[in-house]
Amino acid sequence: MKINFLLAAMMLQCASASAQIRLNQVGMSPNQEKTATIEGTVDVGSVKIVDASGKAVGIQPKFLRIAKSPWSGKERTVVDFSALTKPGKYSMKSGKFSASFTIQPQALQELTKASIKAFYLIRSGMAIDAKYAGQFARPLGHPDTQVKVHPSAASESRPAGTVISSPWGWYDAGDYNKYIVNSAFSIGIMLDSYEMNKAKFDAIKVNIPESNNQTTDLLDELMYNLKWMLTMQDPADGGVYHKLTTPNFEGFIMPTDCKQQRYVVQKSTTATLDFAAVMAQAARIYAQNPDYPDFAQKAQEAAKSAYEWAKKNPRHFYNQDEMNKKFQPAVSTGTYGDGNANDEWFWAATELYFLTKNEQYADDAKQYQPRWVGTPTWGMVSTLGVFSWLAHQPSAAMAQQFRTQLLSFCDALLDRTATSCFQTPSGNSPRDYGWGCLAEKFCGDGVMMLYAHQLTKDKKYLKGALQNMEYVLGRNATGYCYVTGFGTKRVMHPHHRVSEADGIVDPVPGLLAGGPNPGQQDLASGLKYPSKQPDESFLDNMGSYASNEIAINWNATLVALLGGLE
Ligand code: 9MR
Ligand code: 9MR
Repeated sequence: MKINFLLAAMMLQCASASAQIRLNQVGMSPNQEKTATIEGTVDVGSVKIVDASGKAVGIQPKFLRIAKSPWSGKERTVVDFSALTKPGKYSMKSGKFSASFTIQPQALQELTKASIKAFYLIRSGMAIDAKYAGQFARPLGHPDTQVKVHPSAASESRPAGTVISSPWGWYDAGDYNKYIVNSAFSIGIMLDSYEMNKAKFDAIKVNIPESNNQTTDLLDELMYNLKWMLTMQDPADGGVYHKLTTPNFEGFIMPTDCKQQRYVVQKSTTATLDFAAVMAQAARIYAQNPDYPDFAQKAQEAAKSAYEWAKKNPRHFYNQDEMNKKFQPAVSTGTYGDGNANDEWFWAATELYFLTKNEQYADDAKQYQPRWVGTPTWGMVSTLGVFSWLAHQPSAAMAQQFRTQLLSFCDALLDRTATSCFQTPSGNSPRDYGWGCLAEKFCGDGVMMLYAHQLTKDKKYLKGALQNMEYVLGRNATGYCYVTGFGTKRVMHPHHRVSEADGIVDPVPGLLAGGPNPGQQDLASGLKYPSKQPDESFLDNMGSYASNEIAINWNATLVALLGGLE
């Protein structure tokens, strides 16, 4: 008894030993701000930094504050060690706790590459080759050349049951379906980042099958999904199917073992407008691209006909429950439902305007001008349109308003850093945590700050963006580095079918987990979260789709943020 008790106590101590000091586990650049958060109130004078050989570096971390979590009441000590600038491997020590970290130039370069490469690793409809994927190679799954038109999507020229081909594209997330709304958001935010950080992305090679052509690897990767998206448009009328899906989620099996019939399901106004927006943007960016010579013309036509379809069908929203009352088979997979298309109108009109310079689109954009500028997410795509106005026509009256709104959004966030537990602008309200928050709040706010930086050249915004990034990389309430394949406390069991079913110990690398989510919508499967606190409500368990799934929109937001850092 006694021994068991002792053992348990020791194990508990070991488990928490590495986790008590929270810092960026991936890498810090020599001249950036460097902070760590230590659980509890500690005497900062006793906190030490040692080099790889265990020798004290002679730089004493500075006390910044004791920060108290507004919800858990936990007290934490925030320290600053920016004075340490010499590249190398180090450990911070506090009492019996220790946390290792690295300082090096281009500290986030490998992470940036991996977050782009992850899209290759989750491609559907082609074999993933060991030459590019190493141990994550897998045979072709989901060819999607025999997809049926679901009764909800039937039209005169394509009655229910018509077989169409709709290959390629990325798997959406932990599941194997392909959703236009989310695909469009993902492409849109990465193209925006590409336009802002062209030189940086142009220099990044990630070893994919297209790496030897003349196109930037990122753009090649996006093209793999864009060419799938083109197949989702009904050529007869321009409408775009909401998704390509099995009726029910597949089990945790490999793509080649999936046997359920796949369908294209109901055309929707939101999917069609999102499609119009990215096709217009892509037509502009890939114009005259020697590797994809026909694409720009096709994409432009596709964007215009999609937009026209939406004009004729402005309230054709995707409502799965209603759909299931009318059509068989019933569909229970992801919905990306949204009953308000004002933001999609604004985004599509904006991109069509910048492609064609036709004032009619500018008028439409004005009609749908968003009243405020918020974090970009799949359900809030107006911000992607805002980014385009700021990038391409910053002197327009509308863009001036966006500028003011965006800066005040970012300033309000930055105001919170000085009292925060983890030295971050985001994450200081319990509402900042929820399904996908690491991307949809932390990284998304970071992207907002990149635009604020570009507009003002004020470095405080860049600093804020990096602070949010570092939250994701370990300076947070759970101590996890939330990108697979990185960090000392790693996510090992994401809700990702390939990662779980492939028999490889490590998950597919470069994927961002959804993150802490007090909604805990996955409890039905018997999961036990370690905590109910908003920022600790995370479970590295493959069953936890509410906190530990991966998804293209999340990785896209991560890529967009990383593209603008350093
Ligand atoms: O795997 C599914 C994931 O991609 C979704 O985000 C999530 C919420 O829609 O649902 C997951 O599937 C679960 C289903 O909803 C309920 N039964 C268990 C499934 C996971 O194994
Ligand atoms: O990202 C979506 C999130 O905003 C929703 O709350 C959640 C539940 O409906 O669904 C998320 O999207 C999932 C999609 O429906 C199916 N593929 C996995 C996505 C990530 O969990």
